[in-house]
Amino acid sequence: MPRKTALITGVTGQDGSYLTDFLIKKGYKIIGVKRRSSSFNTKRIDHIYNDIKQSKNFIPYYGDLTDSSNILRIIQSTKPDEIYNLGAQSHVHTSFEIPEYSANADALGTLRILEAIRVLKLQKKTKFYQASTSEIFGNTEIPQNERTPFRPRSPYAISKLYAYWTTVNYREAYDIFAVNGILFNHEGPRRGETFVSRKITRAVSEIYRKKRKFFTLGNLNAKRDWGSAKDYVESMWLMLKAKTPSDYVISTGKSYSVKKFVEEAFKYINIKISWKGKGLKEIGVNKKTGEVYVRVDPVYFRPTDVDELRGDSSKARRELKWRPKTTFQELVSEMMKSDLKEIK
Ligand code: NAP
Ligand code: G4F
Repeated sequence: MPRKTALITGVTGQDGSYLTDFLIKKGYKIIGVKRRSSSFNTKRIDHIYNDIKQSKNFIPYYGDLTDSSNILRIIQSTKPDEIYNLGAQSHVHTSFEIPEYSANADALGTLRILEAIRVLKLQKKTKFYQASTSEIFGNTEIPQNERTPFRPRSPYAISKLYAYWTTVNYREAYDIFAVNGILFNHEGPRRGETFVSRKITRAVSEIYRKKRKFFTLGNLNAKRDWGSAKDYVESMWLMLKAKTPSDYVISTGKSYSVKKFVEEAFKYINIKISWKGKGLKEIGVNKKTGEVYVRVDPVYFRPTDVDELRGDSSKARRELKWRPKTTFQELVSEMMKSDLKEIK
């Protein structure tokens, strides 16, 4: 059988890099779309470039989701079997600062790829995966599944909701095998340093290595359903292997607060945290020594935040036979182990 080719946008990101590792092991040839950057942005995929065997299976292209001519040309010259659209301005807080750019890359970027599939008449050949997100639910009923109403609460979530419906519409209107993976938060050692999970594991590691005394966070009470990115990229591939295209929630079914994440990270270095005070005065202290390790800084508050995300992924478990393999405790331990090694 000829080898399958998969085009991945956002290949330099957390998920893009884990998905590349996963698909290369499955025998795929990867067309990796990366942005031009003024400094190196390929840290997460350098192990592929540096491995002679693996690098043969990886073809890099410069590309940007905001440039339709570029997207069209890459798809025209590569005609991939599968496209995974993982590229995005993915930071929710930042999307309040750059709403128009977030919409251009996240909403219109998705439209540009689907239009390219349509105008190039690749409907019968190319399957399309859209990186949708639990953020599209906003503050709504708990847990959230594929039938839960959407109430997005950020420019990022609104852009992703446009992309969600565009994917559904191109599936229905043009018979493209196009799916939305509605993934809940997923993390790992390659997570970007400004997302709360990695910010915490890095800061706790720095406290352990005596490189800092405390760190600051925003909303301590937000709850998220945190899973492992390595487990979640498998679900993307499974969705494109399904008989018929459909949209799936991918989640663990358990949610924990930001405070609980902090406690779990400190537990890894045998420190118990207790919380004192309220609102902006709330602090996280070392139960034994009284040292203050966590403070609140309103700079990290969002104009509107999502209180709790907890997913019901029974459809994916039933139809795709997908399930999460990593517990919350194992995830935090894996990230702590990696950051302690990195921060010497
Ligand atoms: P990430 O680490 O922030 O990676 C985003 C990737 O998109 C990076 O490779 C980035 O390139 C690229 N990118 C940004 N703007 C672009 C543009 N205009 N054109 C082309 N590429 C662009 O995000 P992630 O955590 O891997 O998430 C992958 C996708 O899943 C995103 O679409 C995200 O919104 C979505 N998602 C993530 C989660 C999660 O919990 N991780 C949950 C649900 C959905 P640079 O490296 O050059 O910045
Ligand atoms: O880690 P976060 O920035 O992730 P958020 O906003 O949930 O978005 C991530 O998951 C989405 C899936 O639900 C993805 F679509 C999206 O691309 C991204 O990967 O923040 C999590 C929570 C928020 O409620 C935030 O207000 O943590 C709270 N938080 C508290 N202090 C903080 C901080 N978030 C960040 N980034 N930094 C803080 O200091």
